[in-house]
Amino acid sequence: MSAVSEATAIAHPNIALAKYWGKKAIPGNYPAVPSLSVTLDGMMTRTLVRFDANLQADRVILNGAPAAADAHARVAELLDRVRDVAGDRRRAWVESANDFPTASGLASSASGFAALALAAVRAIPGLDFSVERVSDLARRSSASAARSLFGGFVELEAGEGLLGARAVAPPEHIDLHVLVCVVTEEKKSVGSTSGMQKTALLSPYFGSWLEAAPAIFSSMKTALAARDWEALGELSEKSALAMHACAMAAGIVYVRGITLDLFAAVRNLRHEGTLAYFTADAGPHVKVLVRSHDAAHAKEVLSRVPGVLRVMDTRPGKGATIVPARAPG
Ligand code: 2P0
Repeated sequence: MSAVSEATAIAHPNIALAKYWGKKAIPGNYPAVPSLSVTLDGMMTRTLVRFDANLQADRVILNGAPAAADAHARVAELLDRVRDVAGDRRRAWVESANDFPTASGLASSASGFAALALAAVRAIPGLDFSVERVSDLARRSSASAARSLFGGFVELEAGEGLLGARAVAPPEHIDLHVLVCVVTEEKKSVGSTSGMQKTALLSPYFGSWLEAAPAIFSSMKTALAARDWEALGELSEKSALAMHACAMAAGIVYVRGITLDLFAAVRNLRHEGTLAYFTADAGPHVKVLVRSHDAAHAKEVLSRVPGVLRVMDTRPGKGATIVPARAPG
């Protein structure tokens, strides 16, 4: 084994249309419900992993600055899993940057851990991991990251053991734009992991969610396969509203006034004949599903809702890939 070996990977964020919310009560970060997402183009995370026998400890640089202790620990944990499998004790230099603001309303953990897992595995010559296994590795750090290994429409089941995500349809399968409506630059107040734990513990509706989510997921897969745009949109709203209602009943409130104003604006667009549907994740931002010919009009209407900072027009994108290292300087 040479003293130094490296790889650089890029990955894109994804948005769940059928939401993952809740974990199985077993170790290993297993989702309690299946989810269906779309990987987005435009934004990306680029991550370099360089294993170096001369390093005494892992060094992690996120967006140009040394990582905070908790982020450093999550990165080191993933690297340890790879080192254990490879029988490689070298420490690593990790440099990761997003080309979108971290508080853009898009989970940077999805693209971040997808890029990290792929770069870490490919940085060790001869380590033979299939993409499913890389996805499983990413899932253990952040379940949504398992989905960003793949492009287009992606499912993550509620399994156990080796559990990676799977592509179910390519990016061009259905005409879709996702308009990301950013409403604040602040970081979210309750992280997803602790939000899920509190929901499982405190929400009187958690049992109902565990029953409802697989049915929404499976109807959504059918709608997607049939390219039934309206059913896909309606089920996306249903999944988001059920997830938020369940979390809210545990005191976990991600929505704000502006979030609800945007929900109303989307329904108003529909009322006026523009097919548009909303979804929202563990934060106050709103993502709006529209078709190509409605994207410009919907973006203009949503940008005018008071409190909206900006609207990013994104399309289904590709999965994570290895890229050449950047030229020095
Ligand atoms: C999702 N979210 O399906 C759901 C919907 C947020 C709302 O997956 O605890 O950061 O690290 O496995 O992947 C965000 O959760 O959670 C998420 P962990 P993750 O996209």
